[in-house]
Amino acid sequence: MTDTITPPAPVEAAPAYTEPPAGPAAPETLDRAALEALQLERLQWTVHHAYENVPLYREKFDAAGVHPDDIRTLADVEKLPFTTKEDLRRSYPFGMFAVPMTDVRRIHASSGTTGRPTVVGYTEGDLDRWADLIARSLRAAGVQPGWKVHNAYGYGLFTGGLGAHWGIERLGCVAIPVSGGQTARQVQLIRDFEPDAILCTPSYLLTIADAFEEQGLDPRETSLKVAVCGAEPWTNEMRRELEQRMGLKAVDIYGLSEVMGPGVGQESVETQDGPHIWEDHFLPEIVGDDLQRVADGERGELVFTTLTKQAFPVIRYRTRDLTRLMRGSAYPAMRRIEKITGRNDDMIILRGVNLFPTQIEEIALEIEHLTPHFILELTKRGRMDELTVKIECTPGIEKETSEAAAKILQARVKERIGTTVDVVIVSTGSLPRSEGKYKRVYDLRDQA
Ligand code: DLL
Repeated sequence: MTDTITPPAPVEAAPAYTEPPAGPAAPETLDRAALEALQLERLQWTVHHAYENVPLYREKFDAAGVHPDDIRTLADVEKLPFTTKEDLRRSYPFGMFAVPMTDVRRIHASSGTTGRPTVVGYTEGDLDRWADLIARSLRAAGVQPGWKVHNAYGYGLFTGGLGAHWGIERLGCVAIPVSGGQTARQVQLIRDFEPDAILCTPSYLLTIADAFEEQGLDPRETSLKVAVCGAEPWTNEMRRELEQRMGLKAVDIYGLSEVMGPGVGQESVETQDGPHIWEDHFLPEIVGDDLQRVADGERGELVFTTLTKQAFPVIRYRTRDLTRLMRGSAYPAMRRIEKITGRNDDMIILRGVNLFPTQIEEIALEIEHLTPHFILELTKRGRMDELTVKIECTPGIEKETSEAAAKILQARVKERIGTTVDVVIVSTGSLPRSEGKYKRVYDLRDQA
């Protein structure tokens, strides 16, 4: 009897893409000239790779009259068209992958606040480079091989949990993959496992600190020495609050799914002066409102071109994050960004004045008796937009004291931002607590 087994399909022709140009063993220590030479080589590879393998890039380049061979210097990147979140959404789910699906090893997605999620993919090589960059980031954050690392970024389609996880292991640390949520359990595990470092959003670290106190425990007495916080804007005032309450060093990790995930940039624990961008893998630019590039030091929107991504290269991706590029400090050849305190899309325009939630955070945390627990509600009174800050005070204070604190907040907002907001003190524990990225702004203007 003969089996009728279908023979395996013929092996596909070799893929039309290659590995990105290799880098040196210790890229953080390159000098600027060597770094730029590596960037150019990798940029040229990326631009060819994207043009040859992603129809949308080919169409956009052709429409702009630019060919990959036109990229002869780093400055030539300005000839290339921008990529936007809209482009990515239009290509949902896999239209911008630059390698066959059989070579993709993992998919992540960013939820986004509206519409379809953005789906991103990684080859084995991409995952390997990502783990290296997280390991590098953790090293910069002061995390040492052998440490136990409590990872409270969400595991799943979000890049935070799994992205950080591999880097923790790569550095030679013990990964404790807790994910986000179940805060009482987080407290228990921190007490029992005695981790040296914690990874989570700054707002979630605050929730954890509160949970310790609610159980009558002193959060300064944990084993934690370092917190690697990111995934949402936070201020230096919030950093001080977290450091004092938890007795640790809090450092900023930056990244976004479209460009890779966490680990695009990392602040050094030595300098705590904004994330260094790992420029051997990502080429940053800052553009103004007219989308023209501005000089280093000037503020604008951060734009990235990836230099080594295989499955999902991005060309001049507009992040919507607002910051400026500055000279490196702990890693002199790599530029830093100023701590990101806002995105284009969470800017509130209140009666013609621009306002970011982090500005309220900064002011509130300077005022005695006010806490970082606040939300912003936008409403309409007649035809006018109104903004109400609902904020919690430190527990157990007198009504007059809390009302005085509210008045100070209102006056300082008027003085520094130039607009009048209502401030309402709400009872302790009445506002939602963060379990990951915290939602601060509630737009109720469409509601009657
Ligand atoms: O939040 C990746 C990440 C995970 C970064 C864990 C750091 C730690 P997305 O969900 O795609 O990816 O959101 C990216 O979050 O464009 C910024 O607006 C914001 N963001 C990320 N890190 C920071 C930070 C992850 N350190 C978007 N400071 C970005 C301010 C940040 N905003």
